Amino acid sequence: MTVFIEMDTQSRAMRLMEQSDVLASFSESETGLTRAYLTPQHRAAHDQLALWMQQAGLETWQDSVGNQWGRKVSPNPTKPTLILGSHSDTVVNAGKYDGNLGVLLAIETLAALRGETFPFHIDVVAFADEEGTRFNTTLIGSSSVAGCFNSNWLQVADANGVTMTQAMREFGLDPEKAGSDARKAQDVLAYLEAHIEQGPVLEAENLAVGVVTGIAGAKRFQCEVTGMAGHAGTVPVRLRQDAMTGAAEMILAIEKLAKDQGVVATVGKCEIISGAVNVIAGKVKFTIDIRSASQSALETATYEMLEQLKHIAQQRKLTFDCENIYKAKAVQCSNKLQQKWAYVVERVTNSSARFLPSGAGHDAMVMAELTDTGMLFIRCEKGISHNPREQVLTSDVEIGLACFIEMIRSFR
Ligand code: HGY
Ligand code: MN
Ligand code: MN
Repeated sequence: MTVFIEMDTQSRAMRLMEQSDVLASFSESETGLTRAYLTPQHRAAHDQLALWMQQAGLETWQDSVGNQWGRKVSPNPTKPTLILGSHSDTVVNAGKYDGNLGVLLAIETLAALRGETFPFHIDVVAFADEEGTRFNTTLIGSSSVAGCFNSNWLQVADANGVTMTQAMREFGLDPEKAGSDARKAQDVLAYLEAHIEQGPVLEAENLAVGVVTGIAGAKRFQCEVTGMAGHAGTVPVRLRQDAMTGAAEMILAIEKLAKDQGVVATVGKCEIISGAVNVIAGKVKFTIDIRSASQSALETATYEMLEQLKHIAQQRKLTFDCENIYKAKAVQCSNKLQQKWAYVVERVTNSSARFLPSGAGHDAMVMAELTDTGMLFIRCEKGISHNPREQVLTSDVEIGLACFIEMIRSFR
């Protein structure tokens, strides 16, 4: 039996796209979208989401780390709670749909199911920090829910020296209570997340949606190369301990290793400390983000990479310090939930489901510590993401919404 997409799903998808524009207006910058954890923009976006959750008939509350929740209450819950969600924070100069589309789809799904009752509560959550834009550690919101909140994070300071403790207090949260309201595995039925693909596969195969098989593991490092600052005019090149050329050789070595080993590695931030046009760089800091769908490939590549960077430093008489600031294991999505997603995708789209891995990290990789997780990908234009040019089709959002509605019904 084919599920025809109800007319109102189309109008819901259009409303959801308008809501994406409203959410995108809560930004720290005049140009582009930047919304980091525990900022006034986080507050404004979550107040708006709480309102839309209430309009969808949900009970709402904020948890110990600033995640925004909505609950479709079951009159007679005989099963644990089903959790839907994604993140509401963004990278710097972000697109509108990374994370936020998944939050809005979850709310709209529950709005569409308002007239129906289920033998379990259904919670929707907007995770307040997934990107790690402000405190350089990431997945704070979902880590708290999954019982993995690391109290050391409370001492981490942002670029202005404000610690997470101070920022929590300013936001109206009690840092002493951070993570105290973690969910218990027995109280959760599953976690479902819809997210833009952030890659080119669905568009290349002209598919609106896809079923996620697994999420790549990732490690992030903060590196520091120290040489000897000197006069650009007087020190012969062969006598230099130039931190910048050393870092440059390291960064090219990282790129070559990633290509050779079939992983992805990115130096996203790099700065010369006290740099000047006529000074040989004495100190350079840069970050590394390295990922693979295979945990063993990630471990091997990371070890090799660090050995090569140490060797380059030694050759150039530099010192090389490197701190692991983040790691998340590669995660397989629940087979049962993959099959459930595939079944609803086939019913809604009349074509077989496309299964594909996620190179991007998601809250689902942390929620997998707590419960079965399943993700649905939505096509995005040219796979562009972490970029204001991020774009989705309303018709794809409509198909995603119809799949989400059927997915919830399949848990009855
Ligand atoms: O970096 C990621 O994969 C995600 O956008 N936080
Ligand atoms: Mn992202
Ligand atoms: Mn995301």
